[in-house]
Amino acid sequence: MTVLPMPEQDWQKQLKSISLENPRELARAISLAENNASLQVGSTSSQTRVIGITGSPGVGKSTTVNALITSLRSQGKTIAVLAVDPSSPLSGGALLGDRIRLGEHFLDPHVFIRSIATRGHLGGLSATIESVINLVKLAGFDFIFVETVGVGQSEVEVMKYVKTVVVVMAPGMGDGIQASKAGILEIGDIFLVNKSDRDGASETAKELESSLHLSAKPLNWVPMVLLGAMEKSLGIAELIGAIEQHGESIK
Ligand SMILES: Nc1nc2c(ncn2[C@@H]2O[C@H](COP(=O)(O)OP(=O)(O)O)[C@@H](O)[C@H]2O)c(=O)[nH]1
Ligand SMILES: [Mg+2]
Repeated sequence: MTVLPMPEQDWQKQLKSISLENPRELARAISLAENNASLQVGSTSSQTRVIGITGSPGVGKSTTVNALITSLRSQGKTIAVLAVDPSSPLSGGALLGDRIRLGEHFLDPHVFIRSIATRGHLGGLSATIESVINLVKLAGFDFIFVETVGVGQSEVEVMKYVKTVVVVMAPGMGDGIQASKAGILEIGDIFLVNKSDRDGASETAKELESSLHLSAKPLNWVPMVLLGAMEKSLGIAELIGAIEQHGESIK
């Protein structure tokens, strides 16, 4: 797609039109930023919490995001979800599944859900994600959840732009190994072993705890391992509590 360069004054006008009440203008700005790397979005000092949700496909990341939204909406918080699929140039597939998972929230005006198209290479994705996060912050959402599709190098790269990284795992999927290969264990602040209604969840949590002890950690935060069944919102209060605690620790 060829995009005509946007005059700086028009872009500034576009930025000014962004607000919580005006999701269309936010969506428009995101499309413009995605298609035109020269459009700069400065970082704003906002109260927005930016949280990454990563882990292998099928572990329950979208289900977790859905549970987080339900709980945080009941507290009156506003939420944006950015679905990132670095393997697909269009991200259509990722969002299609999420439409079902996040179904009930698609109609809520205080929940902004968007998939992030990638420019097909790592550098492009990073530049885009940074701009998009800054645009959503500009709108003033309380929380931004950045959900990745899998665990690979590009996901690790994307997680550099969030403040709190939640790694979701499920029992018996061998994602411990996958995650450690990709370097996800090193960047996780909170580990959620989901599907605790299934066999082997506490074993997975124990294994995880012992492997976490092997890697060096900064002194101000010890990674937390939680158990939960997000399909039933089991453990959601603990997860939100952990996210809040981590937020406090990095202030
Ligand atoms: N048994 C069980 N299944 C779950 C739970 N959470 C999610 N699932 C299921 O796991 C599958 C993948 O979930 P999804 O959220 O799409 O995973 P994602 O690919 O990581 O986003 C779906 O069929 C969910 O219904 C849970 O707590 N327990
Ligand atoms: Mg998903």
